[in-house]
Formats: sequence, C-alpha cells, structure tokens
Amino acid sequence: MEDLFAGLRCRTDLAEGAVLLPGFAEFWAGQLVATIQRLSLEAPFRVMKTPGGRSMSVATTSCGDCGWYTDEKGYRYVRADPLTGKQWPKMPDMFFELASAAAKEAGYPDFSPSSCLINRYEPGAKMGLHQDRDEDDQASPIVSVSLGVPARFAFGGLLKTDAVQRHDLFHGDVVVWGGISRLAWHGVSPVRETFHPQTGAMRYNLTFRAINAALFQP
Ligand code: MD3
Ligand code: FE
Repeated sequence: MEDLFAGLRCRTDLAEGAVLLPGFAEFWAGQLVATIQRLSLEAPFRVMKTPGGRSMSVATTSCGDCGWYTDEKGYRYVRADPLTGKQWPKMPDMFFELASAAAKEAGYPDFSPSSCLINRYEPGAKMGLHQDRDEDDQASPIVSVSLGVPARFAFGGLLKTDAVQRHDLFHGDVVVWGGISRLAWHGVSPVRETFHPQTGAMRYNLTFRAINAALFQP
C-alpha cells in the first residue's frame, strides 16, 4: 500500500539541511537487500555494547574503509572488524553510487563516503535519541537509506531537550543530513511487528559517512 503513495510523497526539507528523498532507492532496493545478506556472511551482524555496558537494540555491521564500533573502550571507527580480525568488506560500487547520487541530488556533488554502517532492526528494536559525533568531518552530510519494514523516526534540534518531529521512513526512502541538521538529536521508535516482502520482519538502515581517515584506529 505504501508504494501506491510513494509518488505522492515528494522531496521535503525535514529541517535546515535535511532533505527527504522518498523512494529514491526504490530501484536499487532489491539489490541492496541481497547485497546486505552477502556482506553479512563476511562481517556478521552482531549486537554491540555501549561504553556503559548496555547491549544495543539493533544488530550492526559495516562495510568500507572503516566501520563504526562500540564496546567498553568507547565509540570509534576501526579499520578491522574486531569480531573477525579481518578488514571490513569493501563498499560495493552500487552502495557508493547510490549514496553519491542521493547526496548530489541534495546539493552535495562531492560526497565520497568511506564507511557504511548497516543497522538491522527486528520487531521491537529501537534506537534511543543520540547525536552522531564520531566522524570528525562535519562538513560532509550523512546519507541514510531505509529498507524493509517502516519505522517512525524522531529528530529534534541541537539540544537533547529540543522538541522532536516524527516522520515515517519507508522502504527505499533516502534522507540526506547535511548542514546544521548533521548534529541534530535523533532516534527510532520501536519497530512494529509487520511484514515486508523483501525483508520479512526486518528493517535495515544504511548510513553512509565520510570519515577523516587520520582518525581511523587499527
Ligand atoms: C540525523 N540510524 O546509525 S537513520 C545511526 O534508522 C542512526 O538506523 C538511524 O541514527 C536508523 O546513527 C537513523 C537517519 C539519520 C542518520 C544520521 C543522522 C538521521 C540523522 C545524523 C544526524 C541527524
Ligand atoms: Fe544516528
């Protein structure tokens, strides 16, 4: 049903610097889902722990020159996957091209992501309000791609206490977070138990990021 309305939902500025491109990834979506499955054979989804010792609600993996990681040592980008000891899988060309095209569409023709974080939400999984501050390249946008079961996404302002707006993100939706929105507080409400033909009960989210290479840790 939601696909019937994809054409009716049009490009929207969600906030200053944040552009929603509904269905931008729709043509790529089947391939993206299949590629996520393939990547996860090399770098399995795992539930990471925050520095405070809590298990995250989502399962996560990465591809690209570095991957975001969290454990008792803190939040950081690492060149090798601590679970396997191997480098993260190379970012598939299709991923890079999709993220670059979306960024270009939103006004960032030079975006060159070096990392893609892959979050997998099972029914009930959520992400608490947080800011993304580990990239140290805040001039570059973050490109996010939603796949599978829809999710209600919340984002606020630069202060945790600022009021939040809520939006539903559907299969194939892309959001480019640039400018001031890059530092907005954001999170995802618990994912509803429902079905998507391409992902079953799961929601996947890809976030493409440009990382200052000097900051990568081994
Ligand atoms: C707004 N992921 O991985 S994507 C994350 O759906 C993350 O898995 C969520 O937040 C998810 O860090 C949300 C949309 C998103 C991504 C990055 C942002 C929104 C953002 C950075 C700044 C502001
Ligand atoms: Fe985030």
